[in-house]
Amino acid sequence: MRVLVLGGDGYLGWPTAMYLSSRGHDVSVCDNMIKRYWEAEVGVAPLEEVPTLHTRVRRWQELTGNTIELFVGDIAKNPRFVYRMFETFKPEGLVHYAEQPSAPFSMIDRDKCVQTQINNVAGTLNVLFAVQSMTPDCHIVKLGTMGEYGTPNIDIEEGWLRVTHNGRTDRMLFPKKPGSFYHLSKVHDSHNLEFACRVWGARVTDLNQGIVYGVQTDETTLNTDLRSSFHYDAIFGTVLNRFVAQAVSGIPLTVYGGGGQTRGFLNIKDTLRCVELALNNAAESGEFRVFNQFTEQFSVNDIAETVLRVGKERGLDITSVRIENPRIEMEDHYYNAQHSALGSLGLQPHLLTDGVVDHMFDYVADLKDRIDPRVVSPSVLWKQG
Ligand code: USQ
Repeated sequence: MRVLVLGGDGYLGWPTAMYLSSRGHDVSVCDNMIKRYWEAEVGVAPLEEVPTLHTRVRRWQELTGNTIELFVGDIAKNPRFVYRMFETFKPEGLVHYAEQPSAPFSMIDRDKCVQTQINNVAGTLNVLFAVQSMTPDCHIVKLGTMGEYGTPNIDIEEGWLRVTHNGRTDRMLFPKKPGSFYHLSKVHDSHNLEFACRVWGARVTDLNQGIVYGVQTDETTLNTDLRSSFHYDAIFGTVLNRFVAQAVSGIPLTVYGGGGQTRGFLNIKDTLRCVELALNNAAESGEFRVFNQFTEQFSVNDIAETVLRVGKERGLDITSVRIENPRIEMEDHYYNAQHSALGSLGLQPHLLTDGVVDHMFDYVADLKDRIDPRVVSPSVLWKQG
């Protein structure tokens, strides 16, 4: 299949591109490298320096003989570039990661909120129009987020809900209660995508992904030039990756508030497999399909306990602290999210065992000297606006 990966320079985009290329797909990647600029803007960097995308694409070809074509351009600001890319490559499948991915970044100030929503929402709209115009049969696999739903006091279904109101029944998009301007941008995307399916007959799978952990995949470990980015800072780092880095460098694990916040989690290797399963089992024309993409639910306290246990087994002297929650979110809540669709397509999850966390410790421990403790404490306050 010809697959175009948007956001191919990113934490998940690059590993996905290699994974699909190694399985025989004809893969192209697109990026404008803006994530690297945003990192510089807020003064953080991945744990390991990440080679340029040009270097990674070249090294991949040298090592495997597989070509990954590279398109450099801004999908949000340059619609002509987007149209040209679709016209040239004619993708049959599209994997869309090209979005600002951080909730704290989107909550820094007006400028970062607007940048997040324009980049994410306008980028997706440009892609939708280019698909409709150039490759209407192309199946769009869009990375959404479990955070679109928030933490409602009812079971979370996979995208849709059958509602009976005043004696009448309809199938409606599941109500959304997201917790940041970033998560909101994904809600807006979902609505635009569903509309394109209903009106134009677009084919879309919205993958509402949980929190991804880990950084190493079968392909990233082939060569140091093929690695992806691991963030432990308070803006781009996600909770488990951050806790492991904190444990390795002797910083108490930063549990925000009560720590009862419960979320869906998945291993980075399962992200790649889920995307492949979605591509191999495409949505029908006119179908807006939603899969909840996570394999297990944990609270922040569960994650902290696991990291503390594994760290102590490794002989580290570590603790956790409850710090005032910089976010506005429920800390003690009901959470029960459906996630059976990907399992029924054949997903065999890599679960979060102590062994997996131990492996993450090995990875971070080798790079311990590169951890900058100054970027670990949260500095973005939701209330501040
Ligand atoms: N948290 C802590 N301590 C920390 C960092 C986070 O207690 O040091 C807590 C947060 O308050 C939150 C939970 O951990 O309750 C998750 O935070 P996170 O930063 O790991 O994840 P989040 O902001 O929700 O966003 C991440 C990715 C985003 C993706 C989302 C999936 O950055 O791209 O969409 O996970 S989900 O959470 O399911 O919406």
